[in-house]
Amino acid sequence: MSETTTLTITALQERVEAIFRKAGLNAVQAGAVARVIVAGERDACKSHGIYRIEGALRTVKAGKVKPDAVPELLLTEGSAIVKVNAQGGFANPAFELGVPALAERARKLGIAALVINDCTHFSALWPEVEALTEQGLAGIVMCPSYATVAPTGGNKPLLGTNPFAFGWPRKGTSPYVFDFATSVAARGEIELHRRAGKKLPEGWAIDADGNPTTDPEAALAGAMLPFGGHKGSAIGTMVELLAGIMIGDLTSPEVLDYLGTTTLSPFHGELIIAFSPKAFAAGRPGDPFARAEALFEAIVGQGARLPSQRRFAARASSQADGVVLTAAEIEHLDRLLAL
Ligand code: NDP
Ligand code: PYC
Repeated sequence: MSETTTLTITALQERVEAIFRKAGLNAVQAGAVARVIVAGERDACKSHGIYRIEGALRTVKAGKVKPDAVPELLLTEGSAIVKVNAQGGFANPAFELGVPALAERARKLGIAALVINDCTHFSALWPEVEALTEQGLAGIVMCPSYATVAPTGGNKPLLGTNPFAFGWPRKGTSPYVFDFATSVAARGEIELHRRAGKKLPEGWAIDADGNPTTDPEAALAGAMLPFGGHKGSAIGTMVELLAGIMIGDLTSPEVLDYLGTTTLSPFHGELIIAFSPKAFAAGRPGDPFARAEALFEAIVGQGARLPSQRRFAARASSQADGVVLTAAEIEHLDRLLAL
């Protein structure tokens, strides 16, 4: 059995934050970026945990993200649209800056949106959805990526892996949250299969000639496939329209043109929509939160599990016993700190 080390969540946060500070990130960037990466490890979401540090550092080194950016909040009186310009920095501090105004307006108006522009975004979306459910709000979050997914019926990378996440608040228990790539799997999963020397499951990707492949190298050189055939292809396209074109930011093919590679973290915008279920249900019979509970009970009653339950179980275990890292992962963190 390989050797492991257990770190508290705080100790891991300090270690990851120190790596980013050493790489030149200011406190606001390093803190927020480290928080989402550590949350990924804490919740056993390896494709967006410490594995992402190297890519973020490469992006800093390539000059494609500003390590000292200070995001700017742009508010228009009475508007349901809150904007934050990330000023070329990472999306995470921009999100942290915008969320109080977003929540305040969603509560007041029933619905509000946060638009983040000019950001580098490499992270999972559930931390952002959970920042809304913690405030008693439901939320939808989406963003493009870079062109790596062929539309259904096509054979070349065009759409991004375009993640799409939703959260619904629940009293006294973890929220209902789902968060997934609109490709069959996140690109990070393909990369992790490549590193582990494992074949991909069938149906994830095609090679550069458009033929189905289970070889991660061939998949990375070819195209990934949308989940659910034409349905995922259409949802991925919707993400390009709403969280790219509608917010005046880059689409996935434009991101790839701008970066010229998929080895750096993508630069684009992000759309976050918050809803007040109380405001939407006002004047209608029944409490929306109680009715949602009945629906969740019926799902679980059939033996199905709610999305994020695996993640919440991993979180509980990390909070109680710490985050377990392999010797190779600790060595990797030490190496990054020594850079
Ligand atoms: P997964 O397929 O691993 O999981 C998708 C969701 O489905 C999760 O909420 C998961 O919950 C849930 N789920 C899985 N199995 C079941 C089940 N049997 N019953 C009920 N729910 C289930 O996600 P992806 O690989 O598609 O994406 C992983 C991450 O990558 C996401 O966090 C996404 O935001 C991120 N990503 C980010 C991108 C970016 O550009 N920033 C691009 C693409 C992806 P649970 O976690 O509990 O298993
Ligand atoms: O895993 O597909 C992915 C991804 C792309 C950008 C960030 N994550």
